[in-house]
Amino acid sequence: MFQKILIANRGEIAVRIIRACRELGIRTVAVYSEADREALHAQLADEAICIGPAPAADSYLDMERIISACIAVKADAIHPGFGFLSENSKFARMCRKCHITFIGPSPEIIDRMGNKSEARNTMSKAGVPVVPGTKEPVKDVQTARHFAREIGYPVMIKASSGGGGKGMRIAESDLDFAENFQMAQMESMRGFGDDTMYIEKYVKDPKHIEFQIIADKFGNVVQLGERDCSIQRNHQKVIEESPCAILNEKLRKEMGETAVRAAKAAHYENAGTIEFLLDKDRNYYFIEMNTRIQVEHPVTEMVSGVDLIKEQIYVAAGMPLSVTQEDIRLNGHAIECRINAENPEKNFMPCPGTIGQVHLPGGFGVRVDTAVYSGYEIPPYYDSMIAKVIVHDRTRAGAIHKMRSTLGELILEGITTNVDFQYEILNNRDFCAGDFDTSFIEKNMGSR
Ligand code: MV4
Repeated sequence: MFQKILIANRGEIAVRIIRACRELGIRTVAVYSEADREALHAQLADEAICIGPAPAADSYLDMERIISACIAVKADAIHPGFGFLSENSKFARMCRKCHITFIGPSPEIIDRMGNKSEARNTMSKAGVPVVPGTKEPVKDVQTARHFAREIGYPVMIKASSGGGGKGMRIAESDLDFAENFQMAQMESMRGFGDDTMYIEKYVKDPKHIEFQIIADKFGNVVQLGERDCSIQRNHQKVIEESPCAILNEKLRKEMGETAVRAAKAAHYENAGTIEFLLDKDRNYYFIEMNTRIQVEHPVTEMVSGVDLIKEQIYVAAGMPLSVTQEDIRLNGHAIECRINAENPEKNFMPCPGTIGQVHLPGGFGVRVDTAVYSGYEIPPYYDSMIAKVIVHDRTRAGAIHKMRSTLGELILEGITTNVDFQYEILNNRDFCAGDFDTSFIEKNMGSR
């Protein structure tokens, strides 16, 4: 087992990883930017190293500085968390070259899944349903439009290197195809330095359902059920839950087995997520695989009882998974609300600032993942998510009810947050009925 792990991240996920390491008896090293001198992760770790100025490009994204820090403190492994360098194959390669274990999949797998067009093909060959679309990446408009006609409008134009909605456009017909293709391609070139695109049939107002998987070096793959992440705004998730309210056992089992097949086809190792779109007729289609631990992993932990961060560390150290598929009993219902320092009244503008009094809720089936404390100054350089409130109950109705009480107990003085916005969703009839898709916020909270 590792003696010492460096955490190449900040905020609540860094704290979450430090806690898992402490339980396992592994020493922890935090890295922090000049803006994070007072950050909780830097205080909770056994050691902390300043890696540079506030902008992420000069600190949390600076591969050389992080590797140097890791070598200096003689850490065995790096946990990248999510965001930052977590899906950067170059960084994973650099770790390998320096004999540091990257806690995640191999750089080859990160690359294979990072190319969304290639990932589609890998999955399709393994018998995983994908959205009807192009098998080869396309670069020129004429060829692309030819494929679009074949697929049938409306179509979705996507960047091979994209993901999370960047470099993505809908084309309704031949008439607006060229314009949208060029826009998407330009965005992709600017954003990822890659102009290869692919075309898919447009799935209208789908649910976003993702399956959590975890795999070890011995070919064991376990799936831990799904999360419904449809409640999102501009591709930023707002509420996630597990299980999905509208899946029946038969479909859940089929999708879960498909997710395992997908992970095996990719020769996957460590924690990963298989993303599906679920259409109105309950057809499901693979869209992407995320090769990292995700923000919303706690809802899966709450229903499965599996500590995903610990499993990531075990399998990265070459140990087998501590659970088999037969051991997994998904129990009850979990919901997570992301608490952001932002103003929903002002187009969700980030509102960093100094937090006054803090009271974090607690109680049976309540979990708060955060790095805030009374007097903490939220730096303006990073994202605005400052806490995740997660509740667990036997039923979905019980979990929604518990979340309302729990948010009522949360006190974060001195800053503006999206808590009232969260209440509005939790009180919405369609949300409570499970009757929602990825356009829920657009359709129901349009007044903002
Ligand atoms: C789609 C789609 C409809 N049809 N693909 C958005 C982000 C990226 N991961 C994939 N996305 C979508 N791909 C086809 N062929 C609709 C979306 C989509 C979406 C997906 C998941 C969660 C939220 C979303 C919000 C808008 C659009």
